Amino acid sequence: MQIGFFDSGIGGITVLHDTLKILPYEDYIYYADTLNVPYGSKSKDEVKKYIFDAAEFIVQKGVKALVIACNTATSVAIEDLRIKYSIPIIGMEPAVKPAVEKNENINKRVLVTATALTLKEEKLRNLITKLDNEHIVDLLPLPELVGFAEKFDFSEETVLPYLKEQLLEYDLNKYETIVLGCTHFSFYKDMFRKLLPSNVDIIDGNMGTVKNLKRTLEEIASLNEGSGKITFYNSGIEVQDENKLRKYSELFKRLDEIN
Ligand code: DGN
Repeated sequence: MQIGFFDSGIGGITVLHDTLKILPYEDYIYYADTLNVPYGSKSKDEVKKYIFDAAEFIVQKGVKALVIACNTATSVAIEDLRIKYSIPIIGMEPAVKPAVEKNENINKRVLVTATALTLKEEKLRNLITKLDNEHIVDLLPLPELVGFAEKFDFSEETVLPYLKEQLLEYDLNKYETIVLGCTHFSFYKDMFRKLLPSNVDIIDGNMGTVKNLKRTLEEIASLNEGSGKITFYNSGIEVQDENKLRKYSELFKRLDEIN
């Protein structure tokens, strides 16, 4: 049986890319909700409806596990999805825990970047309240980055000035870690690297999610059932257009290059 991956757009490909390194002998469905992306600037109820439509479609295809490769979708719908479906559902959250736990210098801070909706949601607020005893966590929404990624725009001419401007008001030397709390942002790790002091760590939640998925498949004794085949869907329609498929494979190449 296949494994389902879901994101509003191409962000979840950054998670699938990491997954293929650890679980190469599985087959995958990658579902991007291209008709409704971006989620981060929409209301919780609207986004929830889109997520349930997508999850239903993926589950109907027959999957042994579903990865919600989207921080925004996880924060608004993961509990309800787990109530509705009996298959394992693996979500994501901004990697605040590892960032705060590894913070050694009390004077250093953690900058969490994500969509506006993720930053607003109770799930992240609760996590921060629980972990951030020293009040070292700052939050920064970067909505335009999702738009750039959806246009397959990875040019430094466009993206670097945007990021530079967003980071302008932060004293970057104060930070030990920056958390990429939206799966789309991991496509731009190289550009964050260019703008941040070299001792700032850049982390995302991707590998944590992959490890959860692997552990889950071990628990249900369902490992190594495929050959790394990926079938792409855009809001319920299978992607067969060669150009589009080539663009997707270029994304994997980009991730190989920047990681
Ligand atoms: N990639 C998604 C995330 O991790 O939050 C959301 C992108 C979006 O739709 N705004």
